[in-house]
Amino acid sequence: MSKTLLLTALGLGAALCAQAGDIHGKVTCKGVRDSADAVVYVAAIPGKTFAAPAAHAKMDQKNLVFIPHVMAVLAGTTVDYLNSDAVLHNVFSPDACCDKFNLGTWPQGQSKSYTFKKECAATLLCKVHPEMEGFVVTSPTPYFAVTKADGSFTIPNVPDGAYTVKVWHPKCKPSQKAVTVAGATAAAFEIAK
Ligand SMILES: [Cu+2]
Repeated sequence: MSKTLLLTALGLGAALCAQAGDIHGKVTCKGVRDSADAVVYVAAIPGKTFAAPAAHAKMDQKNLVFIPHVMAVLAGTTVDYLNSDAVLHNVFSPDACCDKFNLGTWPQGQSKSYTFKKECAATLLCKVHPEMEGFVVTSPTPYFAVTKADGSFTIPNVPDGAYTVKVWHPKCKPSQKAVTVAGATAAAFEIAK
């Protein structure tokens, strides 16, 4: 690479870095034990589409629990559901945004898959074990995060711009707000049951 090319590349790199930042902050879900497992994501951006990831996401069923309890994925992502228990498990969803899919039942060590095509907060249930519940939130953009136990989140590398940012939580009502990203940007959300 010539010196000029290298400098151009470095310059471009610096310019690109300067035009994005993270969205970080806290979700407070009033009236619930903690604000873990809220999903914060940038809503669909007009005129922008994102390629579906080739890699599958994985959700385990172990000791009669969906692990993780809440997962966020980009639209087009295939999620593999592994059964790690010595009993049969099933996965189905009552939600229309994921075609009310039902994957049947399967034994330990095997997995079945479903591809989440569009924005959706899907409840996952198991017909064999009514106490089992998990969630997959499908974001239309690759800019999303799941909150930690203290409600904090960081969505990395969001290009500078004006967005609608949405928040979803298993027990609180969903909400959204306008957020203008210019480098590292703070955003806080207060939601309630
Ligand atoms: Cu089950």
